[in-house]
Amino acid sequence: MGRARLPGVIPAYRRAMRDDPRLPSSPGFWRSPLRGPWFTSVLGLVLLVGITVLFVTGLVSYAAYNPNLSPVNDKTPEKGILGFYLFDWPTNPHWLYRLNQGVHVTLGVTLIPVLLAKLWSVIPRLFALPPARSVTHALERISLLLLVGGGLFEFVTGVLNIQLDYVFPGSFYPLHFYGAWVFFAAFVAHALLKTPVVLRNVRQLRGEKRGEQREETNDLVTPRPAEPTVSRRGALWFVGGGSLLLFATTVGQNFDGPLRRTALLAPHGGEDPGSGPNGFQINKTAVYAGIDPAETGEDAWRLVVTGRTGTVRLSRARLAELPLYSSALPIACVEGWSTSDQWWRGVRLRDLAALVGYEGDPPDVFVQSLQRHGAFRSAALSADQVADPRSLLALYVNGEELSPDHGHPARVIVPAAPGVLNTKWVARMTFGDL
Ligand SMILES: Nc1nc2c(c(=O)[nH]1)N[C@H]1C(S)=C(S)[C@@H](COP(=O)(O)O)O[C@H]1N2
Ligand SMILES: [Mo]
Repeated sequence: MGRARLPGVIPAYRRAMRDDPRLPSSPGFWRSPLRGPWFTSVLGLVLLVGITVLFVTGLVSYAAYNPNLSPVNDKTPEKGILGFYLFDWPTNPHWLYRLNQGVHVTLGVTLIPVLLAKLWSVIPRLFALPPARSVTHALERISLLLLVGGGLFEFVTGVLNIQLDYVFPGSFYPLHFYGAWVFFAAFVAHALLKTPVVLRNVRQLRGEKRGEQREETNDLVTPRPAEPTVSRRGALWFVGGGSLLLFATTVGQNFDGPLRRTALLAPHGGEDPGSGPNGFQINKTAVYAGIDPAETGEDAWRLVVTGRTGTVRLSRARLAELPLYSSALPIACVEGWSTSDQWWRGVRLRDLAALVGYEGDPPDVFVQSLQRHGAFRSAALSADQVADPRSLLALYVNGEELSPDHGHPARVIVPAAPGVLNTKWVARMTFGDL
């Protein structure tokens, strides 16, 4: 006697959801013959390498802000154990931040098509039913939510920040920092789970090269393939071409002159910074920062330096009588644009420290601008940065007076540091008070 099967309503409903090709929950809804383990695996391998580099350069970039030095450098609250790796940012080699951030931003932009193609390749799984087959499967799907959500969040906040108008609600630094940890944790879990599968799938490619045709099987392969419009290889070339195009229209922002003009997609690429000694990229102009020319004139402006022995006030003419030194240093912004080395000339930061009682043992310094509003109007520098003989309070650049837009009457310039620590229109320096 056969056992009677109860015609369950839920299984029948599920079957309909799975079998009706008009619904995305049905495998037959997804008809591209490109989808399959091989395509997903190749993209996954590229992201495995690329995103690891993005994560490392991102953490390094964050450390470069000296976030432990002062809350003005970074207001990320409760970094807690996530800040375990923070280290004292060195001043050598002087192009360190320029290289790191150039790689971080250029690579991030270049990987956008790969990320999108990867998400496209696995999209049927987003709708697959049942939502969870087992506890392990449920956990895997939750980790995928963090992976996909975290990945999109990091790319979107990153891209918004390198455009001039950061419109995302909330401050970029804490969001991008915390987001990176959530995303990378899910990424590592995913990579550990998938790497064996990926390697097996990619080995298929070699088999195919030798002419062995092997059937691809997994849930991504459509049961109702549409006519192919492009081969899998062709599709990869298409993704790679998109990446190449983004790379070619972004990378120029790391260089001066005609190369910078090739950076069509970068806000600090296309626009012409003008010519002459001050003709290099400007981030925020004096007008934008609200600097009143009446405050920067010879009669009005005084640099206020405070330290162990009290406060001294120096006019620009007095500053220019102190021993002046030159150093060739770039400006390298977190947004991924940078200049080549410019010749700055001014007073060494350690000589200013010596004026207020720190002869030979310069401490850290808190630098404030004339600017009254805006996140980057002050910055803290470490004792190492102050001690470096190339760190200057610059009065001149490339043999000429600093222009108002580059920080006249005086600006800080420090080797290997992110641009945001190179405060313009300096009004006040407080040594040893952090
Ligand atoms: N006072 C003040 N200084 C500042 C900023 C600012 O907004 N205000 N921006 C910083 C940032 S983010 C960068 S990248 C550099 C850019 O310097 P530049 O405009 O001379 O190229 O200046 C830094 N100094
Ligand atoms: Mo910047």
